[in-house]
Amino acid sequence: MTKIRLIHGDITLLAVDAIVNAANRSLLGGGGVDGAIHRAAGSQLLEACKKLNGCETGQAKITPGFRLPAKYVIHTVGPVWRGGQDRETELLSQCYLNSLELAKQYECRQVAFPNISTGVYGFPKTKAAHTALSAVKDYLTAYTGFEEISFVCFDQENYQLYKDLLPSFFSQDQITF
Ligand code: AR6
Repeated sequence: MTKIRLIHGDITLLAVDAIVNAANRSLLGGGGVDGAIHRAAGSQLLEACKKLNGCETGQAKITPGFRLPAKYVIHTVGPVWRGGQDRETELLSQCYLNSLELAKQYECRQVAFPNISTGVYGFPKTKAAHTALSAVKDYLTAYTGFEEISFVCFDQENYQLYKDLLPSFFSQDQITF
């Protein structure tokens, strides 16, 4: 059974197989978690990203982690929230599913997600948390090869939301707080 871990903190510090980056379509860096990941990984990450030719919203691409403790970075592009009539929820769900698919292809056993789209991109946090948890839960019913999936919440509001919501998606013995 895949373990689900909730972490309050900085995703760049995690020594897991893959951390997920909430990037933009250029994949050439930015602010928020993207900026933190590029700073911690070093300039080789930008050089590797330049060769990827960007990424569509909802899709994912992978690079090494370079100076990060994580082996890989999976770069996914969340949707910008435009009021909910622009397939935002479906696209956010695709970010989680496509990231996990790539992690599986690269034989990652541990994957850590930030709260994609809930910063600069303005996706409502409660809706984003439901979407993230439901996508990951769906993926795990079909694929049992992951050891642990972490949800890394940087801000207190997301952390509290996930703490409250996790037990309605996963069993108590599956979750580590
Ligand atoms: N570790 C984990 N989570 C973090 C960290 C960190 N070090 N720093 C911030 N967060 P955002 P988005 C959380 O804005 O909304 C960038 O400029 C933060 O609290 O990073 O998908 C990209 O280049 C929030 O909950 O990403 C894009 O242009 C979450 O990460 C754009 O922002 C996502 O916030 C993407 O916007």
